[in-house]
Amino acid sequence: MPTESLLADPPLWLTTPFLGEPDATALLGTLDAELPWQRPTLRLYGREHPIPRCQVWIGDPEARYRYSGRDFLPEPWHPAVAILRDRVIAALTMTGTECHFNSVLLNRYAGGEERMGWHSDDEPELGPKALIAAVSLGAERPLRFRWKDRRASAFNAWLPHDSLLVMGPGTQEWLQHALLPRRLPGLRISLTFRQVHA
Ligand SMILES: O=C(O)CCC(=O)C(=O)O
Ligand SMILES: [Mn+2]
Repeated sequence: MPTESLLADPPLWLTTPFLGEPDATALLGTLDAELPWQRPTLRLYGREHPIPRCQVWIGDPEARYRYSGRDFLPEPWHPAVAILRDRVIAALTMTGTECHFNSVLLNRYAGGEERMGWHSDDEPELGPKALIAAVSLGAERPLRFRWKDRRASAFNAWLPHDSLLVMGPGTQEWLQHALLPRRLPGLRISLTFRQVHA
């Protein structure tokens, strides 16, 4: 699996292809068809707004997740997602990276207008040195990164179909990321594997 370093400190690596075909395309179809996709609303300035994408939170029962002041209870592991989790853990273990994932946030972007705003995955439940592994399937889109202290320019990590992006320790502390809207068509599903400490 060819792996490229996008950044040394904090470590940001991209592996592509990750699963290979036909597995990657089959997995995209399975997740699209079989997961209980939800479009929760968020309260902003006293008004409810549906989020600009669909999502599902999957995890072990204790992996509760607080997001915008709400508690999300995890859905049980879909077998295809559990197999993918084990493949991500095996790939990282092979490179000498220790990791545990008890949960994953799946995002479904129906087209280029669907998006995720600027944020860091720095909730206290994830701990200070969190490692997050993100698998991308479907339409290739850039994940944009910017430094919180503006020490250097913002940059794009282009995430093609069947890729694995590893955001190593420090990424959430130093950088924010966003999946900005783009005039690019096509369904994209991402899975961000995390370890939530209860
Ligand atoms: O869809 C993506 O690649 C980004 C998802 C993301 O940032 C997240 O799930 O926290
Ligand atoms: Mn994120």
